[in-house]
Amino acid sequence: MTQNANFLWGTATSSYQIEGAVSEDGRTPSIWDTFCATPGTVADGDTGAVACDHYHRMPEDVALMAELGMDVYRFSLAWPRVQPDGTGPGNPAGIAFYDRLVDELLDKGIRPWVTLYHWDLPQALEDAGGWPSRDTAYRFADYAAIAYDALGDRVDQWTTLNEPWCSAYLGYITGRHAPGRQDARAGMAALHHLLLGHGLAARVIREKAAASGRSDRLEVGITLNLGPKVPASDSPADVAAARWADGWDNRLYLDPLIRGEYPADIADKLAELGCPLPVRDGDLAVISEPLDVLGVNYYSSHMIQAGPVGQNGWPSPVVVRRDVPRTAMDWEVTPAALTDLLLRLEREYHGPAWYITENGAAYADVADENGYVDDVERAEYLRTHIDAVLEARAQGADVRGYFAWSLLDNFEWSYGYDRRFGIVRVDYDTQKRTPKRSARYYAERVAAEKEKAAKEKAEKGRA
Ligand code: PNW
Repeated sequence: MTQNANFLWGTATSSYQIEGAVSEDGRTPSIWDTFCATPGTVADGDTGAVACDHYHRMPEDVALMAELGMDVYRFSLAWPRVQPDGTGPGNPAGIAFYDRLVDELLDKGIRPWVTLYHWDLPQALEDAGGWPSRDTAYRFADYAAIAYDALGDRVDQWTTLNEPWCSAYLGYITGRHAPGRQDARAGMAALHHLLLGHGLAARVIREKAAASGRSDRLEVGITLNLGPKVPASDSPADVAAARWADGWDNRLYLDPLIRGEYPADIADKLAELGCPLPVRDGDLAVISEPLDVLGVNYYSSHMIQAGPVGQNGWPSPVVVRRDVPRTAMDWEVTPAALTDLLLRLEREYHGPAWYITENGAAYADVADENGYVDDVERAEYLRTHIDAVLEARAQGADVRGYFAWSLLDNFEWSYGYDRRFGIVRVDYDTQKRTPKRSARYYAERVAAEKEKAAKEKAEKGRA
């Protein structure tokens, strides 16, 4: 097998984290605009109102990707730009921005990879009940149709949702993310309706691609944040705690999407706790609409120990701090677990192609007087994780691409601008972009991997 032929290399961003221009060209507020305006939610009272001003600097940012030799760019559409009230017709002025972005990318030879939902729900839909309301799933499918009609003549890679775990759990249960609700019952309803919305949207996109003769190049999928769990010991209690944690974070999403059923251990416990998944007849067939691609966002793994039973009988596994390096998010750096994860996915969920749709790290960057950051740690993080992905591929996992998170330093949700994930530095006073050492490392690594793949291909051609 030609090892790295056709493997795609890219960077990823999301709309609310970089665009700014929150009230231009007809965009309406999203739940993140509202959340940021609520005191005490985001560090330093930061908001995405300006962010990286990407809305006005898009050609410069695309040029940066081209300089880095990227094949593909994963970005998200802001729903309140494309369809301001979350219902009704599309907004031509908002859609025009993504038209220009897609054209700019294609012009530079970079493939556009669109995510429909990276957390910026139109506030109007939250006011109507948000994701806990079943109706939102149908609204999402309508929005997907508008987006595909606008861009489907040039875009073949479509991701429905980014990390429904974050939307449901952080948004509706812990309240750490927008809309900031703390209601477990609502959170479980949100989760089910997010997945239902995914399935409905995937169907719409598939139908539209078929109608326009683009089915064979279509790759439709979803992106999950997956974190492997390792029990702290082989005691039955620790093993059970790790199994619950894996079920809650990973299987609760993978199983319905790929196997068409919620994991019984988790679903039964949720029902017992008074937070049932509001499944209706036929829902799981929609949710398990075949996926071409499953995107994996990988940051870290966790060692898990049994904890005391928590509030109202909820299992509360405890994360054990291991003696390994950590990032500025306090996330453990565990690249080998990424190889294991991909091999497990191949073994247990064989079917879709896997892409690493996000991987990266925040570090306490220090810029010199020119804005340059010598981020040795981030370059090393990328190196070890790319190695881990290619190792899984060599061992048979069908992983076809890797996206570094993120192209730019950006608005890191409830941490505001205080955490930097970019391989390119952003000076938020001047909006100057300066590639860091990690960007140089990534560009050189990608060039080397492509050269290797081309050589293997040529040799195979001769043989
Ligand atoms: C992902 N957690 O978010 C998102 O897709 C990005 O928008 C974000 O910038 C990136 O990872 C870095 O945080 C996550 O609490 C947010 O486990 C929180 C968690 C995981 C992922």
